[in-house]
Amino acid sequence: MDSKELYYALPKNQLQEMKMAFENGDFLQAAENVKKCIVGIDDIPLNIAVTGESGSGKSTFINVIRGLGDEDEGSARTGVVETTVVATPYSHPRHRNVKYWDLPGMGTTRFDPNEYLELVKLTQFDFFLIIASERFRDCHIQLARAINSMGKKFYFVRSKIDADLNAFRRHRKSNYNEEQILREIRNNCIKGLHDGGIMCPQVFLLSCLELEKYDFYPLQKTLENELPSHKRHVFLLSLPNIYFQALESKRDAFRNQIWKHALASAGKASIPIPGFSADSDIDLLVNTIKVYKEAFGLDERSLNCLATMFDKDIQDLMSVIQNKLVLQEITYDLVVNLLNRRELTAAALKVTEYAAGTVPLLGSVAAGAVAFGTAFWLLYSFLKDIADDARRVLSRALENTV
Ligand SMILES: Nc1nc2c(ncn2[C@@H]2O[C@H](COP(=O)(O)OP(=O)(O)OP(=O)(O)O)[C@@H](O)[C@H]2O)c(=O)[nH]1
Ligand SMILES: [Mg+2]
Repeated sequence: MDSKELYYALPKNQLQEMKMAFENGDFLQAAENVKKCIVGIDDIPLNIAVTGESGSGKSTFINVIRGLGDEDEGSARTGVVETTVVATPYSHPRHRNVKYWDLPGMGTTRFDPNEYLELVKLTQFDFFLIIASERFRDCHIQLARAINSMGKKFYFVRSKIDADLNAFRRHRKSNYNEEQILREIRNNCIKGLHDGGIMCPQVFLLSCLELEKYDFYPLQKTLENELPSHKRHVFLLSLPNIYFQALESKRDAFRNQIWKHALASAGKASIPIPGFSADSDIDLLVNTIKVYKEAFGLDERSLNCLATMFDKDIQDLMSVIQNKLVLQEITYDLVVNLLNRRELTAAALKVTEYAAGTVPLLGSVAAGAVAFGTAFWLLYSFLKDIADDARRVLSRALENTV
């Protein structure tokens, strides 16, 4: 590890945040405060309303964005006949507080505007996604206006782009131009919303069959930027691992938090494994590594889902994983073994020295400082390996798909 990597692993803004954590107390107090804020992360609610016409692909989208296939446990029912008739919340499989609400859309036979408005009043939706396939219609304007009038934000998603492009491919054989077609579809939606009195509408073109293509990443970035920071983190962790940018965004989101987990785990510092003695310290590291593994889809359940989704063999996907520890169950003993590795101790000392340059109070409990460095480098290296392996697995899953 050189100074460039250290700087990358623990950049200045994080050191400043860390310094602030030490402002109102000593090492143990700082560790305790940081622990409180990481423990609460799973309690943060994120309610996303998905609405639009019947058959536009709402339920399919809700499944795919949660990393589920249409037939997986917990998936929303999809189909060519009208299937969503009452508002139904679908929790993310790992982040139960992240809920996608499948709302029956306007224009469906059983749509009840009063029920809809009541639900919207009662549920603190963070934002709405209006999903439309095919042509832009008046009901989209009505929906957009209704949402705006309640002071809520909406994003307009034009779905099934793959089907549009296929149709154009057949009809415009000689002068097929994908970019131009996408521009036409996008402009048509923007114009429709604009003519209906919606200022600066945000429109995204998507295909649930090929989420990694078209505008899913711009949609992710827009939501990321517009959500408050505590919700942004949960949103990023809940992204499906089926496009490369999701893996990168997750890695960055986790990396920003490593110092907090390391400090929290070092809070009860004393020695045998450099800096660790109390069981809870190690348990916190065990849990954090488990969370990484699941968030990147390298646990058995997620690998199975990915294999089914891309029609691949799970053993084949697992064969590209380079850090074989990733495939093992993450246990207390495994983490203790890792903490004892000599190369980790050397790296830990460098981290501690580097961090103490900005946060002198870190050194106030010597064993704690070393424990911090050890935990930090363990999490940093594991996260790096897991993110790299997740990228290899996804490459393999996408091989030979069109
Ligand atoms: N080609 C293509 N088909 C899609 C896409 N998204 C959904 N579909 C198909 O469109 C049909 C309707 O999808 P659903 O997700 O059930 O639509 P919905 O909006 O939930 O419909 P209701 O529940 O009736 O309101 C299904 O056959 C899906 O497989 C897509 O991006 N591309
Ligand atoms: Mg549905």
